[in-house]
Amino acid sequence: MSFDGAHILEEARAQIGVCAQKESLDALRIKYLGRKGVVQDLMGRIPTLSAEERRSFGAGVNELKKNLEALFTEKETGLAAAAAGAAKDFVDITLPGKTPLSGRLHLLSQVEGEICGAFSRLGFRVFKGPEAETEFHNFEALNIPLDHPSRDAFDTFYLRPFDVSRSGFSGREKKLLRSHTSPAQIRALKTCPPPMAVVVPGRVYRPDAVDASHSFMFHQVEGIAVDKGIRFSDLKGVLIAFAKEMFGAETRMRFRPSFFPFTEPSAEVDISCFACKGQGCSVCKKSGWLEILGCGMVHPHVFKSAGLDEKKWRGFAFGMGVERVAMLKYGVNDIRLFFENDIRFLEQF
Ligand code: 2U9
Repeated sequence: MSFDGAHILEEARAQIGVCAQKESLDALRIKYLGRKGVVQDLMGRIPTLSAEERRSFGAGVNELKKNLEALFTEKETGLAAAAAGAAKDFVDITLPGKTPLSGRLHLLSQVEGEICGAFSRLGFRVFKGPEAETEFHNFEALNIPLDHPSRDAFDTFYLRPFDVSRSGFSGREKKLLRSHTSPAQIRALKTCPPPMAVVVPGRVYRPDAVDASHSFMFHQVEGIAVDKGIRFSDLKGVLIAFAKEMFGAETRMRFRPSFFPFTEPSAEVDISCFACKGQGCSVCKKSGWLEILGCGMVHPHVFKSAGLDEKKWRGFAFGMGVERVAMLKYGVNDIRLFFENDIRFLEQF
């Protein structure tokens, strides 16, 4: 008796070859190597054979069994590796995607926009001037005399002549980093014929030691309105409308007499504390009031410097620090936080 081991092996190889899953491979293993399988069936025939047939028949069945086992082991390893690879590359398309980080305006840009927006709704245009300025625009035209303390080099960053020659200005004048945005308003007065009303936002520079409330660079928004017969009451009306929009409709305002070289009369302006409605709390240091800006009627000398007839025109002007407004409105207690670029601070606003 004999059997075609090579044929059985080839048939098994073909069937194993098309197996894509462990389950179908196991079924084939049972078919060939199981207790009632092909190999066992052949083994079962051995006792019926003559003594001399047994040896070659038995050797053939053993050979077949060994080859079949090798085929199954090889295929099993292959399937396991494929399954591991598939698990690694598996993409669950039902998972929610990663939300991309979206940018936003810096808090100071937002507050600058809020301030300018409030004034533009009151009829002011936004005007911008250079940060590298002439002594004339930063001081002289603003009625700040030569011996005024703020002209001291310690209060102003002066630019070296080298920088001046590249700055685009014509003159022989000393150049500096503007210490307020007021020089841009001189430029506005010279370029926009009255009646006019502008707000000027931008960076200003002062060589102050940096601490929780001082920075060598900060932002201001200043404004000026010029017409025939403008009065202090116009200034009050504009500033009260601004304060209500910025800090809430119930905001009250008070004006304290003050002095600025470029305005006469001048005042410092407080708003009622929005945190305690004027009752007194830690925000307003128990006073019920928060100092928010300075203002006044444009000094006749300033009109003259800008080439306007000081007898014909009247105007009011005001100025505020953007950092101060932002710190009050958004509860920021250290000015340095604005400039450290720490995303944990910036993304709160
Ligand atoms: C021109 C005429 C008048 C602008 C003014 C103030 C008062 C003022 C400060 C508040 C805090 C600046 O940021 S701060 O340090 N500003 O108090 N500014 S009147 O007056 C002008 C400006 C330009 C031609």
